Amino acid sequence: MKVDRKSMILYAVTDRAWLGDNGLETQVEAAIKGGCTFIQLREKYLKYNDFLESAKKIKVVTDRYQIPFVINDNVEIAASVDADGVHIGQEDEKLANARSILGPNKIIGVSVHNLEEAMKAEEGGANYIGVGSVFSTTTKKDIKRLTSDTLKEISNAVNIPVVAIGGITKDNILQLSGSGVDGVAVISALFAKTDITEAARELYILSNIMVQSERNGFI
Ligand code: TZP
Ligand code: MG
Repeated sequence: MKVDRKSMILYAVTDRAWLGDNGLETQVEAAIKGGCTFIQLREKYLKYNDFLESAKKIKVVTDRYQIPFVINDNVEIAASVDADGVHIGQEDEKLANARSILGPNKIIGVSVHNLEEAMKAEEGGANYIGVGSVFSTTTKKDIKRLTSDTLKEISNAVNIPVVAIGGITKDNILQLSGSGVDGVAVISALFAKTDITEAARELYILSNIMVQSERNGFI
C-alpha cells in the first residue's frame, strides 16, 4: 500500500519501559491527541499471546483516530489483528515473505542503515523506510550512527517515504533540516515524558518545520 508522506511527520514507536498505570493504549492515545501521525507497536519482550492482546488494544485506538498502525517484527500478529502492516529490520522476517503473507494492500516498512539496504528495500517492495540511527540513543543497543551525508544520500536515492530514527528530540530535530527525510520516528522523546500529548505537539510542529524548511529552500 502506498504510504502518505505526511503520515511520516511524527511516527511514534511504543516502548513499555515507561509504562504508567493506565496501559500502553492510553499512552498511544495521548500521543495521537498531540499530533502523532503513525503508530508502531514494538514489543520486544512479550510472549505471543500478550503481544497479540496488546496489538488488539492499540488497534482500537488507532482505528478510532484513523491513524496507520504497524507491528514491529511480527507478521503473524499483524495479520491476526488486521493491522495496517508490519515494520521489519534487516535481521527479521524477509520482506518477500512478509509481502506474501500480508498481500499488496498492507504497509511494509523496513529499517535500513545504508544506501544499499535502502535501495534493496525499495526494490523489494517496501512502502517506506526507517533510517537510523541519526543521533546517539540509549533506547536501542548496538546502534550505529549514520553520517548526515548518508542520510541525505538515502533520501535522494529512494522514492518511497523516509522516516529518520534514533535519539531524536525537540532539541536536535531541526538538525535534520535539509536531509530530505519526510519525518521523524521517536520513542523516548514521547513515551518517557510525563505529558505525552504536549511532547507530541512540540515535536509535530518542529517536524513540520524541519520537513518544510528544505522544500522551501530555507537552508
Ligand atoms: N532503531 C534505531 S534507533 C531506535 C530504533 C528502534 C531507538 C529509537 O529510540 P529513541 O528513544 O527515539 O532514541
Ligand atoms: Mg526488528
